[in-house]
Amino acid sequence: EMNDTKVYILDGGSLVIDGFHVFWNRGPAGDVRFPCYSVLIDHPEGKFIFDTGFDKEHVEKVLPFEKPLQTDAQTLPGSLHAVGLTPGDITHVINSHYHFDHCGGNKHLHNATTICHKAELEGYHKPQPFEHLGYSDKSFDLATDIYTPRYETVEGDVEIAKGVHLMETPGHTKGHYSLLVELKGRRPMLFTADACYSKKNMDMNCISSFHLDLVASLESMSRLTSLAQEHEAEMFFSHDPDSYGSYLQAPGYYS
Ligand code: 5PN
Ligand code: ZN
Ligand code: ZN
Repeated sequence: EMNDTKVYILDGGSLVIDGFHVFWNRGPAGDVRFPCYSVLIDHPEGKFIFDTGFDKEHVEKVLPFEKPLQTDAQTLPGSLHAVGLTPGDITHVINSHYHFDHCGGNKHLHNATTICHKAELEGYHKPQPFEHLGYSDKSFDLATDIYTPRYETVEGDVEIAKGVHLMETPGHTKGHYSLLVELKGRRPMLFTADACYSKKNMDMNCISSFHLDLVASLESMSRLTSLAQEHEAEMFFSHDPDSYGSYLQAPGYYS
């Protein structure tokens, strides 16, 4: 039951993008280094990972201008090792969306069932031309083959395990999901994923620039605010240099 659920934040290193990409049409310009991380949900029904970070070699090859920093301990196998797990222990991987900085570690999870939104799989296979960079993770193509026998697409808001809810927040991409996790000993955790990079984006009501649908993106930010109020949940942003230091890091956990 959900009483035993533990949530770990697995640090995955950092990337650099321009300030005008962080705050669409606002900026200011200049390098902004931001964190990437994965969420491990150790649950009685399985070991779930929500997002798997970037693959450093891939970014160095395809997006070197994002100046990836990732130590061995910040790779997915490295961060799992720090909580006493190996990649084969993971039963399910859920990707909020298939941008390279959220699925780069999928290839390590050879024993997992992959779950994503039906529309996201379509968006990934048929991106708009301006989405090309975000969907650049060729290593994920390999992973698709590996996972094909146990690959599930879902639609709508869905409770994938007791107290673990995927919430539709489209706009950043075609089939984007945010994650709400209920815990026994604290208020629920609402992981925005890239529907909102940072608290500042939320406070300024300003999206980032890598979005498929600007208006849908704003509606999804508004939905996140409503969900947080409705569930008295705490929001955890996907790429927030200011808030990230206050998030409890693995091997510590939320429960
Ligand atoms: C970190 C980052 N860099 C580039 C892109 C992109 O082209 O779409 C999404 C994205 C990113 O999250
Ligand atoms: Zn993204
Ligand atoms: Zn991202």
